[in-house]
Amino acid sequence: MPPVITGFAHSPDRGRGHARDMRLRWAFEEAGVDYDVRLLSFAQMKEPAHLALHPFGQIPTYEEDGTGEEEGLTLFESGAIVLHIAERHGGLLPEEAGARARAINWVFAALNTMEPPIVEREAAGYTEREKSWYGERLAMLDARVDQRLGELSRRLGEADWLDGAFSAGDLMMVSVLRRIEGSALLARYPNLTAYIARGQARPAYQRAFDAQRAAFEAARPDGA
Ligand code: GTB
Repeated sequence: MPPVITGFAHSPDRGRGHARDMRLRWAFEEAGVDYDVRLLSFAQMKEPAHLALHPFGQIPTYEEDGTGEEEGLTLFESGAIVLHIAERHGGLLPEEAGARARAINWVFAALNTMEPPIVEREAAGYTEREKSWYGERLAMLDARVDQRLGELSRRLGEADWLDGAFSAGDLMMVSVLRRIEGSALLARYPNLTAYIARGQARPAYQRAFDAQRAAFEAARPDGA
């Protein structure tokens, strides 16, 4: 049986591929691995059956069957799942030890250094927009994101990818940067915009994007 991941039955992003199952789908496609997806409602994500897989009641999760020699496996962090796919299959991590460690380094940089200020800024837009001090706070959050984008832009320079060939590090970085695609913040850094576009032009990305989009379309009750 192929591994099974979970995703939103009704993604709030309306099929734009911003939810974190997209990075898993992309990793599977790059690695050439079949996978199945179980779509969950928000209510199902908080039920005991899902909480047994994911202690925080979120998506995505990853389940693989045992092989007889190896026990089955359940994972629940998108970074750990992408690295697991990358370590088990070809195409996402270099063979050479140093290059491999640097690619993993970039996965962590995407998740631990770039993603937090981007997510905090987005969350403020949902939860603090009505506050009297929102404008001042947004300027502060924008400055934090801008600092990281500037630093990343300088490191990437004119290169296609962050460290040699495309790797899981690029997959994760592009996935994270997509959260602010189309924003004025990103527009200041044409090399990052081009970097995202290079990731999105990969056939594996397109197959993954189309699959999550098809899942969203199929789940729409009204065709709206
Ligand atoms: N650290 C975990 C990981 O990387 O796997 C974080 C997982 C996570 O945040 N999951 C979100 C979730 O399940 C979905 S991806 N949220 C529901 C809950 O917590 O109850 C985050 C996300 C959601 C929606 C959009 N969007 O609509 O654009 C984008 C990203």
